[in-house]
Amino acid sequence: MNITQRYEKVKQLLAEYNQSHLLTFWSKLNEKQKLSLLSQIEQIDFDQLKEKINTYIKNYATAELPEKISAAPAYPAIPKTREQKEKYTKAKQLGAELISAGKVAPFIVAGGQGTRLGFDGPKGDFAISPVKNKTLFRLFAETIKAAGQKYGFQPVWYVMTSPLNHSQTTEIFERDNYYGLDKSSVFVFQQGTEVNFSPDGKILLAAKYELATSPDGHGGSLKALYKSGAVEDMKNRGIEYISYFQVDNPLTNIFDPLFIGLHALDKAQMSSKALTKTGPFERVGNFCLANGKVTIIEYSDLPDELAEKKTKEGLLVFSLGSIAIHMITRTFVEQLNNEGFALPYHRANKKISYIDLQTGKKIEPTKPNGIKLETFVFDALPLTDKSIILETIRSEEFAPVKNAIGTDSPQVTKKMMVARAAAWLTQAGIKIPQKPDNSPDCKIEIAPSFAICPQDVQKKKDKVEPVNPGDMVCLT
Ligand code: UD2
Repeated sequence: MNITQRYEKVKQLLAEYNQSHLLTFWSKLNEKQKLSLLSQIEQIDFDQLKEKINTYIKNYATAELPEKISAAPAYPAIPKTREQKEKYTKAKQLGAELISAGKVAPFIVAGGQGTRLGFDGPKGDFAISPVKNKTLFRLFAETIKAAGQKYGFQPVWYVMTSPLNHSQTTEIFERDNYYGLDKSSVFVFQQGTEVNFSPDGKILLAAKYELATSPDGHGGSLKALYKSGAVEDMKNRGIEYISYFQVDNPLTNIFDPLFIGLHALDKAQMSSKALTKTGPFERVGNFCLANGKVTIIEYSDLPDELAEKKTKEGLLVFSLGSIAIHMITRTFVEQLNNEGFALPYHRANKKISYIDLQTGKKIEPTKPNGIKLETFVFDALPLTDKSIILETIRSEEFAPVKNAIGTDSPQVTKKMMVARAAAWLTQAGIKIPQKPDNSPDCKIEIAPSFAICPQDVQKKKDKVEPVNPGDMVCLT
């Protein structure tokens, strides 16, 4: 089809879907801009557009709550019964075997904007380690490398970016020489985007020849893993399990034999790690059973009365929060994509800069003027036949850096990193100086090359020099 034919086709489609305004500036565009605009419009999924606008833009109230919801069962962090103890032992052994056999691949979702932190650049490049100031990406990469050495396999790291930060992220990886990993063992790919709307259901223009778009949410990873060829690559390399994690949590236990083993033993398709929430309104997703399926309801979608609901014993009914760590079986991602699947959209009212159709000028709004649609990866949980939850311990595995100050700020994360390092050393019998409030009176960092779990510290305890009050120590 030549450009005129494509234009005519697009014009007709847009008229049918009430989006003709997207061609307002057509006559003023040069050939290259015309071609670019046409291909962007051609990529819109028009079959879904009407329903999307009606359901999520014009008539959206709040996310619908499932009819029947109750607390979700979870494996405890520490096994309670003899049976459980036996199962955990078996699971740990199986998990370690699967890691050694190269069947588990780390997968980070790093396509978000990280606006709350106020950091200009991909969040993975934020320096967080308390002594050496290593970035999040570096800590993850070093952990992955250390796991490869410990378990004797060649790890492959899958990294999802978005059009917002893809080139910056790849430049950072190049700049930092892939943090000592083989470049061929780092598979970077981009997630998809969604067009942005005005509240009356019109797609916004970011420029006269460009639609306003934003990343399609971490739920987009399930499609992007497939579309990018990452899943095919995993299959070729014999990878069966995907260890999914977020960019913001330096305490993530990327290769956890227990979690991997329980997921595999139970033949689950997508599993999750949970922890006991600090209170009813902690800003994490809530685990529940909805119509018999493990489901996560985001904190903003759970009504207050349910968030605060207590058991007879006075405990929160929905006490388990999601730390956004999942084990996903590769064939589940294949199955979803082969069968065709759609996750529900979540909408966010945002400030979206746009072109005024009358004047052609770019407007930078000062308050929310438009709507972005996203999907969430955890909305795939109810699509599984089997999904397990493993509770974990906050101080061991969850210290996300999200805000510039206060809760989940770098200051808190660094403190928690030091506290965990001190706890691992103390468990190995090494004396750590303490302040009157029992917090470590020193700054300690354990590099992944030294240890990725407390047992590694135990084995190397003889190499640790005595730690004195006020010391800054990095064990490598
Ligand atoms: C997420 C969870 C929350 C809880 C918390 C734990 C959601 C909606 N909420 O909250 O329940 O588990 O984490 O820390 O997920 N990302 C992309 N592409 C996108 C959007 C996000 O890759 O289009 C990545 C982003 O780079 C980050 C992760 O997804 O690694 C989480 O994104 P967030 O910061 O928006 O999620 P948050 O902190 O609101």
